[in-house]
Amino acid sequence: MEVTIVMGSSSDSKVMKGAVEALDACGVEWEARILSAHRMPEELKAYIEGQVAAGTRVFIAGAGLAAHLPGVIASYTVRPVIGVPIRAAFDGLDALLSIVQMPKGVPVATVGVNNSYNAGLLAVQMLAMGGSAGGLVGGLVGGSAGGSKGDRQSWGDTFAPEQGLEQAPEPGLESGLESGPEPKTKRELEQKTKTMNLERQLQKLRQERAEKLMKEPQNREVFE
Ligand code: AIR
Repeated sequence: MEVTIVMGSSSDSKVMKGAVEALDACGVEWEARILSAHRMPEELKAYIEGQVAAGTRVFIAGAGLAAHLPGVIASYTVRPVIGVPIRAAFDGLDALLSIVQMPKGVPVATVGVNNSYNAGLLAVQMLAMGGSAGGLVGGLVGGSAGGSKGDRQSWGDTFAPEQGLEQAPEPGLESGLESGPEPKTKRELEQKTKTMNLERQLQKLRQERAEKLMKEPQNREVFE
């Protein structure tokens, strides 16, 4: 599935229906699961890793209260995560702040409280820019999405580091990067190569940050 939807509780499903509405309207296939970051942390990790390997390109995660689900998912993958704060207490402000205030290095795109429909639309927009949702969002974002000549630049064209883009990815280097349908055309192959190189770059940045953290002082040294 190109989009995977996760929510923290069955009590979130009414709100999360909006995301499904937007995805269905654009013909984007999705899969949904109820998995709580706090109540089932191990099952959540295994599921996300499985979905990445199976080719999910965008995650949508909704939760209320101490809404750590989107952030925890974002810590397991460099694929984009869209967080939906769900109103369960404090008018949803608790969930909104829990989702939006991610630390540097692990972003989560956050939509408005209970606005899962926008999360669905944003996911489709992301897919369209990656060139895989051919023609899906013509009516939604304007222009002819899906890689025809003259459409907007793909995100790879815009943000890729200068070096390394032309280099073909080494198969089997990182699990998850090989996922998704096999490219059929030269353009699809180029797009996939760009995506894989960008993901590799994102993983490298995370790795560097993690390695720096590993060198932080420990025990008594922390307070010195
Ligand atoms: N939640 C579940 N596990 C961790 C969190 N933060 C959230 C759910 C739901 C709220 O807690 O996403 O919005 C209440 O869940 P429940 O199951 O008690 O109804």
